[in-house]
Amino acid sequence: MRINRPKVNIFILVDVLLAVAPCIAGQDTPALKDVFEDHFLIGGALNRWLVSGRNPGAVAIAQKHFNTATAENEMKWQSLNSWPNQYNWQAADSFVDFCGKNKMAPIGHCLVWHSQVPRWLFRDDSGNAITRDALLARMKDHITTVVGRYKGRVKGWDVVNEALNENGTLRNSQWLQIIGEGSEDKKYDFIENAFRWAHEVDPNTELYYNDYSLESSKAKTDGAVAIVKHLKSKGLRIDAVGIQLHGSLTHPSPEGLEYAITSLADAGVKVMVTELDIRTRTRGYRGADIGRINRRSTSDQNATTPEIQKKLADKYAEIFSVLVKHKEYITRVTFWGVYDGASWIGGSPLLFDRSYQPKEAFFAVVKTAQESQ
Ligand code: 9MR
Repeated sequence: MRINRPKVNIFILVDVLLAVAPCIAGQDTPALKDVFEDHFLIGGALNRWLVSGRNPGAVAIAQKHFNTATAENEMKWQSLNSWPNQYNWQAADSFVDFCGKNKMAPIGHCLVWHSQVPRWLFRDDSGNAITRDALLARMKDHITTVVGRYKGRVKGWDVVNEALNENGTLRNSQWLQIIGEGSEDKKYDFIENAFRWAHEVDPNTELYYNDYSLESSKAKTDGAVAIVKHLKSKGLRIDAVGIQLHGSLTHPSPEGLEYAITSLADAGVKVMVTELDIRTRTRGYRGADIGRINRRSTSDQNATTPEIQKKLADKYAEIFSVLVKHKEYITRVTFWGVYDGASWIGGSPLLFDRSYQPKEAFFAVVKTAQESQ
């Protein structure tokens, strides 16, 4: 006799199981902020869609895993003050409110940077370059207004961002050209005054210098050490240097990262990893200059293959092994984004995939904390 069994399509069944498994895993995964509680704060860069609740999957990751957050774009000069004397606070306020409600220490990013600045900033009414004194006055006004608005609410500020070249000399930005006036004695003046004024406005907020490639260029790290030493020689506050750490499957080397951490710690500041992500496409430009890199130039059609995911997990584990080893110097590790679907680069750069699920790299990172106990 023939029995009519209901037909189960094995392929559909496997698909369903594969889709459900990570959800279950997602619920059981430990929270990064708990895993690294004895090491450092853990955070991510948040964008305006996330903080306004329009990306619930990303909100859930941030709420579960982060105890600190950085505004990805919302506190940049161009975002806050794109027209003279006009400030638009909406998105930055939402970021700070979101952090307050979710017990994440907010980090302000960033006060003085050569990029994302409005055109009018360096020009007078006739379109000519403004004088040193006029630019210093604009900088003071901006810092006073922005740091003043969030006084007592922001844990720390990236006061100066990306002022160095790869060889450790100061970048020939408009800040350096106009305020430095081509004179060796004035070259640190824009940095020095930015730190001085930020501290005057909010004496309790932490102040940071932040840059990329420190982990792979000894000369650039030495340049950051020189900035720290200069500020300290003037009696100014600087709490930490941020190593952005936009890495790849082939860099940084553990030695390069250790050199940066220990050199900065020896200079008397704490160290933070402020913009961590790992591009899977290894060819091409290594830095983080947005003019030279974008989602398309870093896209990688092989990014989600098991081979690449394994390499990604190994690189994250290698980086975190160095970080946990030096936890006495490191106060914070912040990812530059929350999940792969909303990163400034393509490929598979973060710990959560486009479906908001933890990847192999997530578990590899967790393991480094367990192994360091
Ligand atoms: O991730 C940011 C991207 O959305 C912006 O378009 C870009 C320009 O403002 O800045 C990106 O973030 C940068 C950060 O502010 C400073 N370090 C390098 C980061 C990646 O370019």
